[in-house]
Amino acid sequence: MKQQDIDRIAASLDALECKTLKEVEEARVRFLGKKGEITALFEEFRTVDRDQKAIFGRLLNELKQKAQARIEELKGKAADEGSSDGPKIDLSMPGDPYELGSRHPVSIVRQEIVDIFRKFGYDVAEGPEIEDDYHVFEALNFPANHPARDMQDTFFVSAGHLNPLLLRTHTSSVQVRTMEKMPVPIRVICPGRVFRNEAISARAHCIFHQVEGLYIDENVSFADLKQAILLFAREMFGPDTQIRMRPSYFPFTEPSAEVDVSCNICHGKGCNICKGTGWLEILGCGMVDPNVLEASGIDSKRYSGFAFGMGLERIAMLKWRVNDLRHYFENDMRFLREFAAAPEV
Ligand code: 2U9
Repeated sequence: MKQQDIDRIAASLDALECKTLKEVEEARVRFLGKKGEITALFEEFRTVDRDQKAIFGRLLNELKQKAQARIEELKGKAADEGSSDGPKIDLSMPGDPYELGSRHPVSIVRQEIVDIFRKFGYDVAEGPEIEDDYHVFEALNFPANHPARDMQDTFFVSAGHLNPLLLRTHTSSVQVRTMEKMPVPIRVICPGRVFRNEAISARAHCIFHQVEGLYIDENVSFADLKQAILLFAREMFGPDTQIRMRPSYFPFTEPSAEVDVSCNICHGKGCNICKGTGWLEILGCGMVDPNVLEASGIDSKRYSGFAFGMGLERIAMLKWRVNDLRHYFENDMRFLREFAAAPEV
């Protein structure tokens, strides 16, 4: 074994150049493979004289380490160059389709109603879904023994004391909170989820959505209420829409009325949607009971107001002729996709 053999291999390692990983592998085989140049020197090492073994052993090990390090270095370089010599993916291929969601029909209807009342100058207010008895019933003139205050009709969160917590059965509690906080005049609409202890069927659900409105000022009359509802109905259901009012009863309004709009499917002739009457019930309303104004600290001798409330699922059912309320809560994609382009009928 000669020192020159070792120096020559070391020099070739320094001079080595590889462009591809394949060339690096060929170089590895050339130096370190079974029949490689360095492996051959290790074979030859057996025949080295005893007194030379220590020095050649060290030189050979150093050479092997140098070769391994050089191969690793070249491998890294070749991999980098490989990635920069053009993209390995075809950027002209079409991408994976990205499925866009669509708005829920109840959200579409809520937005339409909110937009209409915003145009009329109403602010939007929201409040807690878990409320207390005071804001849902007491402040709204519900008598102590009213059935809505019963476990049968309302979901209680805590019971057994004077002002139990419960899931609000209407969004009127938000208007009560608005009256407590805001100075008169008040013009507000309150969209939100409400909860009632009802058996679930095609026509009833234990959760649904409402939009309620409240307007309080000096000299607010039933004529103002009627005009506000007429303008709303025409914005919502079309400019030819007629309304009619039927007397009703709510603890929080006096007088109270139920409002029907002319059926925009048969235009009053009578069809199966309006059950032959030519009219569709869409909301309830009335003049705010003076007791309700006083409970929230508003002088009922100076101020008066009107309020109204409507169920959004019902309006969406009329708009898209959906015949089962449960569709709105089941999140069946076949139903929800129908609203991707929000088709109107
Ligand atoms: C205050 C004073 C009065 C809100 C009103 C109705 C009439 C009404 C129903 C429609 C269908 C509820 O979703 S529904 O079941 N609502 O008929 N709501 S007047 O009256 C108020 C609210 C707040 C302080």
